[in-house]
Amino acid sequence: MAAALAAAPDATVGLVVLRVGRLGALGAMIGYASIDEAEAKILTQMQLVLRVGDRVFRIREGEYAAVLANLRSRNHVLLAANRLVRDFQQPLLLASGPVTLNAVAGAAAAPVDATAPEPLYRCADLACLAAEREETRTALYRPEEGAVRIEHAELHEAVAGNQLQVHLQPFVEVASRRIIGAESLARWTSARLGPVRPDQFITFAERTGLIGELTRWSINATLRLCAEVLRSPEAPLVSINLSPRVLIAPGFEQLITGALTFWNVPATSVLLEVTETALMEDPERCVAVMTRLRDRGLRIAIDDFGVGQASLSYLKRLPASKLKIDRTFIMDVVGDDRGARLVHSIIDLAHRLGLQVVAEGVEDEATLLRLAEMGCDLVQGYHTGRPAPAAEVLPLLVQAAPAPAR
Ligand code: G
Ligand code: G
Ligand code: MN
Repeated sequence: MAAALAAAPDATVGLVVLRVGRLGALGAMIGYASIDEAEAKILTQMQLVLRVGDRVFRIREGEYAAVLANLRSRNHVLLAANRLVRDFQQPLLLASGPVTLNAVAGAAAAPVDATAPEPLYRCADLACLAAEREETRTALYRPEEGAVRIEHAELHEAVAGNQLQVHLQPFVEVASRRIIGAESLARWTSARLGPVRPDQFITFAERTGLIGELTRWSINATLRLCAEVLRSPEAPLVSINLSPRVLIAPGFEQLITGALTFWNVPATSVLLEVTETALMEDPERCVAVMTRLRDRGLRIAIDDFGVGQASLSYLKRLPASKLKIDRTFIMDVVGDDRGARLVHSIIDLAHRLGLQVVAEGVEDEATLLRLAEMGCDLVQGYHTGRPAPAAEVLPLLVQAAPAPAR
């Protein structure tokens, strides 16, 4: 890479960092030699997908890079990243048979994003994290992301010192328009940086390992605030987001059950939101943990449904009770006929599997009415209530709980 950068200091040089999941599991399933074989195949395939002159490298197991010399524009590096990720939709053909892996890719380009190898790698690496949240599973480095330099110590201290806030966003039952619960969303205003966007500090926490502490904080802070409301006989639900790795981390089950006991909250009042990405990491383990949690009475929701890459076969096995359709699909419900049909089909599919459906990101009445026609059970969005400090939303939950449908 250094050579490519030095050879043409003014030309646009792209860097794609590609992360491939599930390679480790492959070893356990079909033998460790298969990892080497898969890596060799991945590098060959990457080379085939790219142009002559582009170079591919192995960084470490499961992480690869492509250096694209002489790009016509910075956007072309994102196109290359898209092609690389799309290639993983086809199974990789190993000697023992085909295996399906999944990949995300982050892209950055010199000289706009950085001019030296290290900082350019850092940009592509940051983009890779952002990519996990994108529909395409790819992302181009966004300078705003790098600009906020969260420091490990300050987020650690904020979490340890209970300086984050719990905001709640109501869930509304479509048929009755009653609030039946709320999602807990963390907010952080740092003394040094001001308000930090949640996706930024959550991503930072995920990447630095602070996510374990942050989740413990989130569970305890949410249950502490909501305990009283959640103990009422016809209690509303409160949902807590779990980052992919958290659910399958050792000790998570003790953490959640311990917190329920400590705050004296019935397990049935708590919904855990898990994204499809979690399922991709270690599906067997994920299903096992979720099943034990469900058996203890906790409810599970599949969050951001539709933008991940989870195969529909997992949907069949998951002990979830709710499916949250990602807001990117809900935006299309009015005005895009095919988009609306897709949402309608997801609702039917979920119902056939015995799941309740939550539509995320409902921003207007027209969308809510369309969703009602489609049989959607619950909505969440700016139209029915923005995320707000817990103290503002809790009174709505108290009122909501015992009231009969109007
Ligand atoms: O809160 P929005 O308002 O911007 O949240 C952005 C993202 O951050 C969402 O994907 C949400 O799931 C996630 N998020 C918010 N709070 C928490 C939390 O306490 N834990 C985890 N893991 N994710 C959270
Ligand atoms: O990934 P998750 O579903 O947990 O993220 C919830 C995110 O959605 C939060 O960032 C929250 O602020 C945001 N959100 C909630 N309602 C709406 C809405 O109606 N429109 C938009 N654009 N975002 C919303
Ligand atoms: Mn969520």
